[in-house]
Parts: sequence; structure tokens; C-alpha cells
Amino acid sequence: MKNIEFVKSVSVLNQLPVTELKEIVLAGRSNVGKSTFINSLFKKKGLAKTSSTPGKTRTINYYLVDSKYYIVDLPGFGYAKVAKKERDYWERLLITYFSENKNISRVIHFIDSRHKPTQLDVLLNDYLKELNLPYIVILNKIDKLKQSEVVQCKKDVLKQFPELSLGDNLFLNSSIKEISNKDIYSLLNNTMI
Ligand SMILES: Nc1nc2c(ncn2[C@@H]2O[C@H](COP(=O)(O)OP(=O)(O)OP(=O)(O)O)[C@@H](O)[C@H]2O)c(=O)[nH]1
Ligand SMILES: [Mg+2]
Repeated sequence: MKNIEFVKSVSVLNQLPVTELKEIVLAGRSNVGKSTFINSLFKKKGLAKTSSTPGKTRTINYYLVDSKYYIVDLPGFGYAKVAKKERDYWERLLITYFSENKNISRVIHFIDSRHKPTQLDVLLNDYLKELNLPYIVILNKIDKLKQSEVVQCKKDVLKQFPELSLGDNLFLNSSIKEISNKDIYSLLNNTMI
């Protein structure tokens, strides 16, 4: 098991760390399970703060793995209760983070398997393509689905994002039941070696 430690939370543009280390970034809607995924992947309950109500992560959080690379947990988007001013600020922070960062080695775009990809998911996907950033998609919380719904959900996502292929750059995940964690874990490790 890899060693992971919390390094810093960033809420202001000029606090983005100046570093050569590569970053794996977790992005996606609020409440989709990004922070929980870190705890589940590294078997460290409570390392990343999670909540059943959306909008828990409000800063860009850096976690260092084996002193070699960062896992970066982003605030979720689409959280309606945040004041517009604060949302605009986050948006600028995230745009700067993505567009000025040369260290991103992979973005993990989390999509809630219980819903079709939203307009915001399409925007994020477009944006990642525009910036030429390598990404994978995780369909999360599949423990909540019946088998027939899993089939439908895969169909919906592949229709929206035809460049994806299961097991290659598309994964089904449940952090609660630890489904597919191993696949993603080895994929990330191979990326970072
Ligand atoms: N059933 C199920 N619930 C999950 C799973 N992953 C996370 N959750 C739950 O979803 C809720 C949100 O999880 P978070 O990890 O805080 O979500 P987040 O994407 O970090 O949310 P923000 O910080 O608001 O962006 C929590 O109640 C988690 O317990 C999963 O795989 N299955
Ligand atoms: Mg979070």
C-alpha cells in the first residue's frame, strides 16, 4: 500500500504550489464521491473530508503519494447553494489551475452513475479536450444501481462520450463496495512510474 499524506489546501490563486511533481486530479460534480474515493483507494478513513451534503470540499487539496506525485482533490461543481460571487471565484481558481498547470498527468472525471451526464459534465469534458489533458472517467456509486441500470448507464455515457472505452479510460466504481479500486489503482501507479 502506498503512503499518502495531506500537504496543503489552496484557496487563493497565488498559493498554487510551485513544484515539478506530477498531479492526478479528481474533478466532477459536488457530492459525486471524489473525496471518498481517496479515502477508499488508500484505505484511510477521514483523510479527505467528505459529507452527505454537497459542497464539502471548498479548496484545492493536495495529497502527496510516496513523496512522488500529488493527488489533487478539487471542489465539486454544480453546487447551487454557494453564493454567485464565491462560485465565480472558484471558477476562476479552477480555470487558472487547469490552464496554467504543466504538471497534470491525468484528470479523473467523476460522473454519478445514477444520472445521465449533465451539461456540466459535457462542459468539463469539452474543456479537458480543449486543453489536451489526458483524462479518464469514473462512473461512481454503482453500488446504487441494479444490473440493468448499470448497462443503461454505460450506454448513456458512451453515447455522450464515444471516445471512452470500458477498462481503458472508463471505469465503474463503488468506493463503498470497493469495486474496481484495484484496476484504477494499478492504472494510476503505471501512469506515475
Ligand atoms: N453509495 C455510495 N455512496 C458514496 C460513494 N462514494 C461516496 N459516497 C457518498 O457520497 C457522499 C459525497 O461524497 P464526497 O466524497 O464528499 O463527494 P465529493 O465529490 O468530494 O463532494 P464535494 O466535496 O462537494 O465536491 C458521501 O455521503 C459519501 O459517503 C459510493 O461509491 N457509493
Ligand atoms: Mg470533496
